[in-house]
Amino acid sequence: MAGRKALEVYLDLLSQPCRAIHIFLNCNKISHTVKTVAIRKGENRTPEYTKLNPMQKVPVMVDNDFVLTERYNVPSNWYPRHPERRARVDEYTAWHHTNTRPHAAKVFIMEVLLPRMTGQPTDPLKVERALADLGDTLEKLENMFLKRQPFLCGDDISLADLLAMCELMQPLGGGRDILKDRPKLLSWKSRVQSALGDSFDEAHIVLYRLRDRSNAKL
Ligand SMILES: N[C@@H](CCC(=O)N[C@@H](CS)C(=O)NCC(=O)O)C(=O)O
Repeated sequence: MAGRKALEVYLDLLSQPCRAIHIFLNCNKISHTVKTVAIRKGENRTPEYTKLNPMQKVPVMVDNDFVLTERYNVPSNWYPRHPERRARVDEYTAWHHTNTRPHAAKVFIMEVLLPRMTGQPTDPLKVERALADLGDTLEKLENMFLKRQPFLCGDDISLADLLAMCELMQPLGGGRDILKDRPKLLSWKSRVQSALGDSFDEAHIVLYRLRDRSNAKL
């Protein structure tokens, strides 16, 4: 559209929702500019960034409005127009924010962020408890959401799969592959990866680097 400012996204690729946005934009060939905000350097707390987002969180998207799926006319599988199918994606994303996201993030926080901040490893019992909570979530992903279908909300990839996968990758930053003994989730992961193409690995390069450094330390 002539004269319209390109979409800008403020991202830190070590953040799970940021990777989901990065993959979504690249996979759907939506033209955009990435502005990197390094959380570890406190760039999300500067006065300029706080003006943009008083919550001091990433991601932030700057556009004329925020209805991405409608404005860019992306294939409807991402966020279906059909009310029942869309409700499935809404159902998963609501569940995601109290299950997949906090449980996978907690393992990363305990194994990567806290030891860096305190110089001490986290109490193994606490890690074990976090892994048990995450285990319950993984069971539900397998036995509820993926029970009778190839993707979390139906026969095709949707925002639900993208958000979930970016969270489940996060513990890899500490060298922990939480999917490795779960064949059902692994096959789902390969379906998600082949639907996303190169955009998946591109968004995870920074996390893979962190994984390699963590594995070298183990
Ligand atoms: N409502 C946002 C929250 C995003 C969020 O929690 N971002 C984290 C990184 S994953 C963040 O910016 N943390 C910085 C901080 O809390 O200082 C979403 O779900 O997209």
